[in-house]
Amino acid sequence: MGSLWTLPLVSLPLCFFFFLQRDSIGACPGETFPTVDPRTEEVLADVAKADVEDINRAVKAARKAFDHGPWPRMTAYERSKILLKYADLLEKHNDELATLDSLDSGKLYSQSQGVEIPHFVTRLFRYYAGWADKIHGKTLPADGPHQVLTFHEPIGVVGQIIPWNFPMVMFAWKVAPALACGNTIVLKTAEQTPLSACLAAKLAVEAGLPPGVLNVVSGFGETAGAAISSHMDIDKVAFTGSTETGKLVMQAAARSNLKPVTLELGGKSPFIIMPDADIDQAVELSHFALFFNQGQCCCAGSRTFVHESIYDEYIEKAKARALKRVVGDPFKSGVEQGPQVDKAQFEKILSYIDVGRHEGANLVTGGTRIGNKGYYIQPTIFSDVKDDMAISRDEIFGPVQAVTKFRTVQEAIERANNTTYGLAAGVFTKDIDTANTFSRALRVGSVWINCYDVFDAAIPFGGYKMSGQGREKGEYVLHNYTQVKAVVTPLRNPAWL
Ligand SMILES: *[C@@H]1O[C@H](CO)[C@@H](O)[C@H](O)[C@H]1NC(C)=O
Ligand SMILES: *[C@@H]1O[C@H](CO)[C@@H](O)[C@H](O)[C@H]1NC(C)=O
Ligand SMILES: CC(=O)N[C@H]1CO[C@H](CO)[C@@H](O)[C@@H]1O
Repeated sequence: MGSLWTLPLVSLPLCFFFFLQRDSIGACPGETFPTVDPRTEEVLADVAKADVEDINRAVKAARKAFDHGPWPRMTAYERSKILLKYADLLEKHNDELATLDSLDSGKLYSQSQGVEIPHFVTRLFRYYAGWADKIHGKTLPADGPHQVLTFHEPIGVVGQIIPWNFPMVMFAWKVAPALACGNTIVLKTAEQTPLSACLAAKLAVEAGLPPGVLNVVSGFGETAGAAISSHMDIDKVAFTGSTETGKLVMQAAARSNLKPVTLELGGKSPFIIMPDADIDQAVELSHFALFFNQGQCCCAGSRTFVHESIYDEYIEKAKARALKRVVGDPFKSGVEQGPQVDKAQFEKILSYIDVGRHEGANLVTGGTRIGNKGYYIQPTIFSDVKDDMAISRDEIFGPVQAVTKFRTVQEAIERANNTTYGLAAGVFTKDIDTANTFSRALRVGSVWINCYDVFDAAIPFGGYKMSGQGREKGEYVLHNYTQVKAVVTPLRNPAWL
């Protein structure tokens, strides 16, 4: 990783991927922006900054590939074979992709290398390669002499805007199903983490994806993201990020061409621990649910509800666990927590910790930065958190756990639901009836009973309420990347009616 890179707009017809000196002139001249190593706060690379004109060019390429190119027209089996080849190449470059994600975002290398790329990227492409030739319509019984068929067709050019917390995983969740359905894509990476998708785009060419099918751009939300959301030639937009930005994407889509929008947004997910739960398992998994990936998960279990009869024991054990958490360089083995992704997030989290103190929550452990270089923050726990405190209502997106106590199941349900979000929940109990009650009453897209953050290509993911709309993964996402056409033909032979 010695030389600094200039990574320009990557568009398959041209697909630039350069390992250039910082001051070299790329094939896509224009403005660049730095991407920073959160361990050192130093610049890793300068990356091309897509402006409105770059988005127009990418859309033109995607439009041409959809309207006239082979991708939506080839047999589904051929598409499937290309996706399988792509998966093989992603697998072959597993460690490079993982390195880029860890460098760019500060996530643990053991996590990106051992879990995310193999299980949530490569596996996802294979899963949707399997779907490609199983996406089909129906034959419907009509009340009359007509044959009625439905076709499940690709939507067209799909705009996708992905976040920085799981760069390659979000790339796969978005790209794999959209391609399996026969769409073409303009995808914008997060400005904090543009690197891995550039390599992934290069591999897509090698896999045989036709020109213009996948166009990857790096840039900022206010310019490139806004241009995608409001583009008249983009037929659908899928966004993962904050609820605030999700509203802007939807407004832009509504004001332009009414393109359908799917959104995967924020959360403030409850993690509920009943008195009959295995307390040590509940401590460990509630710790994992919040602190995993530096607390930078939309489904982080960030409101821990503990039954009053085990509350003191829980706090003691949760504190001991947080104190044991190893924070350090994400490339070192044994480290459990790396730096936050960038300065802005780092400062936002520290200011929420101050807010928590001022609101009167009890700081159990943590609360400050670690060292004076890199965006490292101590694992932090607040207890006695009240529901109306900002640290209980707002998504902090950092290693800050808010613990509160409850008395009854009914109370836990009402308080857990009393939020604008509805992404996920964890429930810890040995009682099947209690588990069933919670899993039906909680207004969230995912409920994990006696486990947390269990993901699979087949399991749908998405939000209730202001956590979003539409689903990713599994069969469900296919509805969000296809549209239905009804085809009616008269039946001429009444003898068969
Ligand atoms: C919901 O939260 C609001 C604000 O914290 C509070 O005023 C209200 O009483 C809560 N409702 C329930 C049912 O807990
Ligand atoms: C997404 O798909 C779901 C079915 O899984 C459907 O109910 C929903 O309306 C779709 N939303 C959009 C915006 O396509
Ligand atoms: C705000 C909210 O969604 N509250 C709901 C939480 O769940 C309970 C039980 O299902 C509902 O009664 C609340 O309306």
